[in-house]
Amino acid sequence: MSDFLRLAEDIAREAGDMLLAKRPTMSEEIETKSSPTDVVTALDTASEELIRERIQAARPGDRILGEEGGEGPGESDVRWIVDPIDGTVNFLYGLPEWAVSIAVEVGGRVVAGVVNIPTRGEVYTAALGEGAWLGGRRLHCNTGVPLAQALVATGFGYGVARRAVQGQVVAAVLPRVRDIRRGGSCAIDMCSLAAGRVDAYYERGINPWDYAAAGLIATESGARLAGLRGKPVSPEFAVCAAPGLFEELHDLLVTLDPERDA
Ligand code: LIP
Repeated sequence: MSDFLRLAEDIAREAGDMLLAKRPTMSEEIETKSSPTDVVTALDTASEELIRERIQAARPGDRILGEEGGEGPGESDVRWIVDPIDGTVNFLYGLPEWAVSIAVEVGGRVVAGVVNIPTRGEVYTAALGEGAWLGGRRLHCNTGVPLAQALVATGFGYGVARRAVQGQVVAAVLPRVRDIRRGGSCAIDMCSLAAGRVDAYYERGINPWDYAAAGLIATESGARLAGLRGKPVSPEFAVCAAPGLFEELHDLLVTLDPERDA
C-alpha cells in the first residue's frame, strides 16, 4: 500500500470514528448552502477540520480541496480532495448511508482513494493500477449486464430547476432498466458499483469531493467512468458502469439530453 493510501485511510478512519461517536439528531444546528435543501452540519465542519489538521501535520505544503473549506494555498503538485461527510442529508436524518471520502491527486491525476462508511464498518480503498479493495477483498464490478437488467444508482442535485430535469430523465430511464436506487451518497453509489451491489450509476452536478476517491475505486474495479459525448467525468456529468453497459446507458442518456437546464 502506498504511503498516500495508508495516510488517507488512517485519517478517514479517525474522522469516521469521530462522526460515529457524535452522530446528530435532527436537532443539530444546520446551515444551508446553495439552496434551502443543501445543508451543512457542525459535524461536516468538524470532520473537515480534523482531516485538514492531520493532512497538514503529515504533509505540510500539500494543497487541500475540501467541500466545506474550499481550496487553500500550497505549492506541492499533491492535492488532497476531501468530502468530510458525503450523504449529509442521510447523516442528518439518522440514515446509515454516509461516508468520509479522501482522494490524493498527484499532478492532476487521482492516485489513491479511500471511502469509509462507518455505519457499515466498510472501508473501500484503491490505488492507481493496483485495484480496488474492500478490506482484504479485491473488488470487480459486475460485467455482462444488459441495460434492461441493470440496477442503476443515481442522485439529484440541490438546484430546483435541475431537479425538474432530473425527474424527467429518471422517469424515462426507469422503464428501461431493472430498477433505480437513490441512496443519497455519490461516493457510496460508486463503491456499491465497484462491489457489484449496483450495476451502473449516473448523476449530474456532483463535485470532485463526491467522486474523486470513489471514482478511482470504481475504475480500479473494472468500470468505465466518464461524462457524456466523450468528455471526461466532471461536475457536469458522470456515467459509470462496466464497458458495454456503460455505452448502453451513455447512449440512452444522450437521447434524453440530461445536461439541459429546463
Ligand atoms: C451529495 C451527494 C449525493 C448527491 C447530492 C450531493 P453531500 O453530497 O453525495 O449523491 O445526489 O447532490 O452532492 O452534499 O451529501 O456531500
